[in-house]
Amino acid sequence: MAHKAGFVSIIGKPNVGKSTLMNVLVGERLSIITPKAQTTRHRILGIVNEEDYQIVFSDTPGIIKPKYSLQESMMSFVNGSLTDADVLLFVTDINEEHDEEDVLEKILNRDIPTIVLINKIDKALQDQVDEKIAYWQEKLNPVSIHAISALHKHNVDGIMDLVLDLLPEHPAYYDKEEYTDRSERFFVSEIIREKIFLNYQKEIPYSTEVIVKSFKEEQLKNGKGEMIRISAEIVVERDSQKNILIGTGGNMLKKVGTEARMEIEKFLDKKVFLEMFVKVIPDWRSKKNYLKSFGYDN
Ligand code: GDP
Ligand code: K
Ligand code: MG
Repeated sequence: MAHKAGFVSIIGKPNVGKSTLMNVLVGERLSIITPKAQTTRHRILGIVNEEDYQIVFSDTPGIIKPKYSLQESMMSFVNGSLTDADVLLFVTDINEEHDEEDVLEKILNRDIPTIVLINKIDKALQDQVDEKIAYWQEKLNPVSIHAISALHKHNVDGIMDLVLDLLPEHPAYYDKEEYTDRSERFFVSEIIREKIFLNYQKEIPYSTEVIVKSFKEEQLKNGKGEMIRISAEIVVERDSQKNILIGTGGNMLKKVGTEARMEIEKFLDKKVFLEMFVKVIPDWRSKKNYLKSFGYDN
């Protein structure tokens, strides 16, 4: 049988469940998930490999009107994923009002087969579901529309077959052993960022970047296998944010560190020693040189 391969972009407004869906489809916890908008800042690939196909999913930042350079870079990751896409998975939240003109603007004039996924139906009534299906049918005339719950893995099984039908015959783009294009270091910094998004309010999460400075394997002293020693820098924009981040007597940073370490240990399946430092770089989100060095360079 001929081999199929292609790129599938998961796109939509912030917080509709794109990252949750990507992790379900790939079967790995690659993308971080929080109740806050703009958690995902990059295009993150999740690759599904079988003998006769390779599906390369792209999780992307939610589509917004950018207000500063970091957000401009985030939107250019979205645009990049649209340029490559063989198929679009357009995710929308059933409980949100239809303010998705900026998403439609991006996809309507491209000739990419689109599947609409109406997510979070666990929090909706059947009438609401029917109404939304009719709405998106009329608005987009997509290849198909599915009402799903990514969180509860409800109605997601069929998505893979649908996508596969739409993919071209093509050799694999990536090594069949790979399940992402990102390094372990990247996922470690994302996990720390997730815990920061979950533990702080207001502007702190948005003003924070995490950089893994060192990542070293070491033998455990008692000869019981190996551990990873990780040193990470947390960058914020102001001294006041640094104080909040650290907390009284360091209690908040300690909590974040413990939660992050446990999650990193699960992800790497190794013991981890994690140390973190907080550094202030005024206005880093608007400074091209810092954005570039933090990996937002397009
Ligand atoms: P993204 O910003 O589009 O990537 O959305 P996330 O995947 O980060 O999810 C945003 C929030 O919606 C998180 O709190 C998720 O747990 C939640 N969520 C995702 N899918 C569902 C779902 O099917 N049902 C419900 N009730 N919540 C969901
Ligand atoms: K989110
Ligand atoms: Mg996301």
